[in-house]
Amino acid sequence: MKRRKFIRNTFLGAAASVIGTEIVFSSSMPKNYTLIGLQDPDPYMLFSKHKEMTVLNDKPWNIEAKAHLLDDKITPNKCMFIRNNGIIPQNIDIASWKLTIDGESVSKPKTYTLQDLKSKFKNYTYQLTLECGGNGRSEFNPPAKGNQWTVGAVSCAEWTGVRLKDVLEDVGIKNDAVYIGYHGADTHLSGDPEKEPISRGVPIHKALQEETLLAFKMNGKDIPIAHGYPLRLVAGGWPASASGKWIHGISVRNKVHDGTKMKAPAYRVPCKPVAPGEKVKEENMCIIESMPVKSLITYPKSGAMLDEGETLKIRGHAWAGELQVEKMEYSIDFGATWHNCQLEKPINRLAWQHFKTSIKFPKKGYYEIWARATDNTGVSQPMLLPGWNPKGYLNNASHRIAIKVK
Ligand SMILES: Nc1nc2c(c(=O)[nH]1)N[C@H]1C(S)=C(S)[C@@H](COP(=O)(O)O)O[C@H]1N2
Ligand SMILES: [Mo]
Repeated sequence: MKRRKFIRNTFLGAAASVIGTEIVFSSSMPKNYTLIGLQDPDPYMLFSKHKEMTVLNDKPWNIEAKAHLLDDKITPNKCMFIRNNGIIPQNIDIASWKLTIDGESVSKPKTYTLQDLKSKFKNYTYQLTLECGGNGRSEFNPPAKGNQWTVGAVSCAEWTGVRLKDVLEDVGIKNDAVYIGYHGADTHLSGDPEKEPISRGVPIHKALQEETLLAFKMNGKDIPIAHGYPLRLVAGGWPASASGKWIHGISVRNKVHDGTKMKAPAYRVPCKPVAPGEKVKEENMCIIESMPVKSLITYPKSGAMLDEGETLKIRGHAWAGELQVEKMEYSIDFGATWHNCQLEKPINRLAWQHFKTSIKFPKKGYYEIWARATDNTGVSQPMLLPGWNPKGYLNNASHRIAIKVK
């Protein structure tokens, strides 16, 4: 066989094995042609995402929404951000999927099939806010490494599943339980099967909360693959890193869980405020628990134009981790004066709350609308930036949009 032909055949063999089947008319393929099936997959098609979502990284996939894409009361899959630390599991077989509960603080490990979970325990449905701890990272200075999330790494979908507390009760947990850690089926970017890309968790009191679910449905359907199909831990109001996707294990620990990304500086902030750029010792970094009060104007889109004399209706959502939002205000004069918005109560604990109001502008020109939420302990969002921290977490600054009156 001639060398050129040999190379072509080797190429075709390799291509066929990547694609997973024979390339039938390969003899008619133009020379040096790149098969569509070998090109980078289109994430919008792959994950059914809205065309205006922003891809921040493709290895692993990290995709965020824009404020106006989050206008729905319940976030649909197409506008939900994706935050992956590793590679999404392939070839999931739900018939053989199992969840094992183990750890130092269980009397005896116990394993459930998905069918066991669905039929043995009562099902609950809650709307739960999930915000990545790094949402808003892009605004910190000095900058922090990591995905440069702007405002779109937050969602509030409707999750259906069984309560983790009911399952833990069925297993039987010991008095010395202090934490749970999850184990997902995603694989480490290095390909090393021994390494977990992430294995975080929550203190036992959060694990035993009414709203902490082992969910198998999102918005009434099977959970989309990117969001944790077929089983996901959902611990609303906490950094979404605590809500493990593709769950096949939960360890009940007699100490703070020590899985991947539990150690400083991951998902931790300085226990006491520090100056921007300051180095912080590991022992002075504390684990992020409940997320801070925050809000988002989802209508109109920043840059909207309106005619002089026109009233502008704005709307959006506000949330406050474990707490409730008590007051929602806006300003059109760079924070000099604030006015109340109408604010709804949450549909259930840990769901975001909707606000709206009508605004009249005094004359033609450029304006900014700033939004500020206050939680039920009286704490408000900072106007520009909260305290700097080495990893760029917890930016809950006021959301701001631009408006022109012509
Ligand atoms: N197994 C697993 N669970 C995971 C992650 C992951 O990479 N693997 N990422 C976490 C992080 S950091 C976030 S912010 C949320 C993102 O959830 P979403 O992609 O469904 O929006 O999932 C969390 N759960
Ligand atoms: Mo995250």
